[in-house]
Amino acid sequence: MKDEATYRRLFRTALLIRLVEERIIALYPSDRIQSPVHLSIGQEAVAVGVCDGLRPDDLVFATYRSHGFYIAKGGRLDAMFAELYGRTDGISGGKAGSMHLTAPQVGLMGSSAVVASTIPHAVGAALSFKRRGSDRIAVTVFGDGATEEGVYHESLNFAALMEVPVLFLCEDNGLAVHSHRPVRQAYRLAEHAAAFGIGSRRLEEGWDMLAVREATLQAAAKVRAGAPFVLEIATSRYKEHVGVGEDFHFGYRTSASVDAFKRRDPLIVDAALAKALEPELEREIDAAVAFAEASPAPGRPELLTDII
Ligand SMILES: Cc1ncc(C[n+]2csc(CCOP(=O)(O)OP(=O)(O)O)c2C)c(N)n1
Ligand SMILES: [Mg+2]
Repeated sequence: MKDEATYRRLFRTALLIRLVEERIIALYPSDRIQSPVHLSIGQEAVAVGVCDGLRPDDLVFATYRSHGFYIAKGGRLDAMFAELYGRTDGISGGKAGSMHLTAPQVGLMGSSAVVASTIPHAVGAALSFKRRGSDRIAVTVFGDGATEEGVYHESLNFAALMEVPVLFLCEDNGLAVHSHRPVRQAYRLAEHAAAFGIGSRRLEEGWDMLAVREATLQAAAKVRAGAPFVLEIATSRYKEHVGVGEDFHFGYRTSASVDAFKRRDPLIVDAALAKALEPELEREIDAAVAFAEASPAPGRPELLTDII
């Protein structure tokens, strides 16, 4: 039976993420957002299900497509908008932008524009937990394309050899920019992990927040007991790779290719709950945007601090 309270909690956060990104779309033509943006609309259930299945003191290392993980891990919304605006009250004083969100106080340790670059960081953090006898775990979030980078394979090998408590979390949207997964990969992620002696699971229902949470709870328990694990979650990116538009006119995919996923997306299907929650979430977003708008732009001295 569905746990209603958990569903509503996850739904609320997922809807907040979607409304935040829809606000970004609305604001973008004004040019006040001083950062390229990689939207995760369609993928919210992964971020909220994963973060809810972790302990608050577990660490997450993410990617340039991480507005969702930042919000789901508990990052401040006003500081995020100020960061997108390039203002001094942004998370990194406006220098990092959308692609490098961090919130170390709530365990989002880093995200990066360089594909796969945070994977070894998570492995290192997990090794440190093990050495210090802690039962915390580290999670590295990456896309299907990132698994083609050498460092992913090196990280699996090292994590297996050293038995570090790291969860490899692949958000499989089937795309790397405009390229489909079958033309890029001769391996299947789950079978490939087995070659390192690492357990794995693929979850097809990436729209289902409760299923993602349950899969994460189970995977995290294995990792906490000392074995790395690969959890692959099938999901769907509705918008273009980077930017605020759609990309069906480019011809590499059709809008029909995301329709099956949309028909199951709770944020669309459960329209009544979305409508009920929307006003309060929009007010939260209004306040965050107002904070960003009121925050000063960096002057010359600030521009030259924290650079090296
Ligand atoms: C090392 C590196 N190589 C190439 C790029 C260019 N690039 C940016 S995003 C991307 C696709 C990555 O796809 P995936 O890992 O599946 O993540 P998604 O964008 O689908 O979330 C590429 C090739 C980059 N940023 N860094
Ligand atoms: Mg991808």
